[in-house]
Amino acid sequence: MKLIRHTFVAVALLGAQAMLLSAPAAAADACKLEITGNDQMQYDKKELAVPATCKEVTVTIKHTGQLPAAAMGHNWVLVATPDLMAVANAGMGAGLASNYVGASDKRVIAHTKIVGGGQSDSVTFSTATLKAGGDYSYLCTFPGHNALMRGKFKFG
Ligand SMILES: [Cu+2]
Repeated sequence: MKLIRHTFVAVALLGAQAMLLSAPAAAADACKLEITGNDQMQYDKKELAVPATCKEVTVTIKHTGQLPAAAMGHNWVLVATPDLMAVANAGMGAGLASNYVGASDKRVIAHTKIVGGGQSDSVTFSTATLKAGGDYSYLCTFPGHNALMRGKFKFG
């Protein structure tokens, strides 16, 4: 009887350990997002969401079209929603070589490079400055694109 009880406890402990080991792996996947841009000046998603448990988030943008970056480049830029237009305007002045992102623009929380058809780029950023439930948006800062290419970023 004693032996059986010990075996049961051991199995229960193994189960708990397996749960502890598998939980962070699942959470890490939820912190990696993908979005595409195309030759029609569109993202494939109007909203991206990550749980507030993500300490870091990775966003990958893939350009599924064929046009070059100079004609139909896309990036992914994360901002607090009230900063969207100001960041878009500052990006326009920064030019393609700067990925249409102002060099010292503190309103930009994270951004990828500008990619052309067939290219992709990723950015990994800390969520330390984000507030759970805060109002965040992403946009493409290629001149004129943000009217169509924008979406909500939900954290938590
Ligand atoms: Cu774009």
